[in-house]
Amino acid sequence: QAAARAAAINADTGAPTIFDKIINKEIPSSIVYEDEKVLAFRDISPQAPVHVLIIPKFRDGLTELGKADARHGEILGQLLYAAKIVAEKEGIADGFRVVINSGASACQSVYHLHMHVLGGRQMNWPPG
Ligand code: DGP
Repeated sequence: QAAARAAAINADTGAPTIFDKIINKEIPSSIVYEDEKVLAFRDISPQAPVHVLIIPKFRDGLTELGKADARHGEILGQLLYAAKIVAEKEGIADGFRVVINSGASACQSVYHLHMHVLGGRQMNWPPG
């Protein structure tokens, strides 16, 4: 927990992230869904049988949800709708969870806004 929080605190520089390399196909990822605006790929460290990350292809200052501006409303809606498409494609549309970690206190570690889509097992509440 302490290590995750330390990594999160050190990550918020606004610099390009590993997700830029994934978008540009410079490093491989298992892509689940892609359109003009968003990319969905499997998390490298899955926390459930289905664990997909959905990101905007153009970060446009959206390092984290807490930095969102009114102009980001459309892409935020597109990300959420993409979660539903991914859930259907992955066969978990009957029950899934969407998570956004925003900021160090939430243990965000990659500062390119991303939405986690988790499912394929019973999800518990409250999350940690
Ligand atoms: P968060 O803690 O919300 O910032 O989640 C970041 C997620 O990104 C974490 O679950 C692991 C995932 N991740 C980090 N690096 C890579 C990578 O190179 N490839 C993939 N597929 N996922 C990654």
